[in-house]
Amino acid sequence: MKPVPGGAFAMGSENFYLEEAPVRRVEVEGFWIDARPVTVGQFRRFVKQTGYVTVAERPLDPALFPDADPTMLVPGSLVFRPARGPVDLSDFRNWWSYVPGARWDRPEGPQSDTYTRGRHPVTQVAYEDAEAYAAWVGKALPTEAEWEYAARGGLDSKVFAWGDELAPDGRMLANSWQGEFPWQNLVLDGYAGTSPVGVFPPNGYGLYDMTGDVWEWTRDSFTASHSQKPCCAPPSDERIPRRIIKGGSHLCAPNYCLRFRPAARQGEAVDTSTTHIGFRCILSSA
Ligand SMILES: [Ca+2]
Repeated sequence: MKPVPGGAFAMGSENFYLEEAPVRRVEVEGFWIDARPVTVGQFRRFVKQTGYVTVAERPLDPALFPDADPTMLVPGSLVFRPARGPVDLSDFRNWWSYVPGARWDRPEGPQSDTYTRGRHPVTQVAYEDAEAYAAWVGKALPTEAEWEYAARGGLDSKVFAWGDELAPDGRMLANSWQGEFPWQNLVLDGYAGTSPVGVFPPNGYGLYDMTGDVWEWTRDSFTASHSQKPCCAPPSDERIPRRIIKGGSHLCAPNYCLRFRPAARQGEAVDTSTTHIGFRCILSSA
C-alpha cells in the first residue's frame, strides 16, 4: 500500500461528459491505498481460505428478471466480445454477452482460465464481492473522492493521471483501447484485454493502473441521471442500486468512451460483474 497525504483538490471535469461536472473543491483526509488493483492471485487466496462464492456463481432469482429468457437465468456474467466490424454504438449488446459459467477464475466462460493471469486484476466481481474481499483483508473500498484524489497523484486539474497529453512522446501510459471501438483493437499499448498490474508507469503517489486496465468499484452510490450516456459499461436496470465505478478500462477508446481519466465515472448495478471491472482497497489512517 502507499500513503496518500490529506488535502484538497478540484474534483470532476467540465470538458468531457456531463456526469463529471461541475468541478468542485473537495477535501480528503489522508489514507493508505493499494498500489495495484487486487489480482486474480490475491482473490484466489481469499476464495480458497474462506470458501467465498461470488455473485456471478449464485443462482438467479426469476422474480428480479421478469422479462428474461428463462434459459439465461443461470449463474454467469457479462463478457466482452469484439464486433466483427462497425456496429450501432447505442446498443451495448453488440459487444456484451451474458455467458453462463463466466466467473472470476474463468472470466470469459467455462472454456477460459486464469492460469497465466495470476497477476492480472481480478474481474467478474460484483460490488458485494469487492466488499467481502476488502473486509477479509481488514480494509475498505474507497469513496469516489478518495479514489479520484489518489488517481490524480498530486497533479491538480489534469486530464489524465500523468498530465494533459494522451500519449506523451507517443507512449501509452495506461491500458486503454486504441482504434475504433468495439471492433478494431490496434493494441498499441501491448494488451488487447487486461494487463498484469504494474506494467505501466505509476502516478505521482506511486499507484499503478489507477486508470485503464479495469474499472474499480467505489463505495459511493450513483444517482441516476439522464446526463449519463450508455458507454463501455452496460447500462443497468434502475431497480437495482448502483455504485460508482472509476478509472475506465482496456475497453475505453477515445472514439467512444474517453474515460481512462481520474474524473471519469459511471454508475454500475451492484449485482453486475464484467470482464472489465475490478477494485482496490484503502485503509484510513485515522
Ligand atoms: Ca489495450
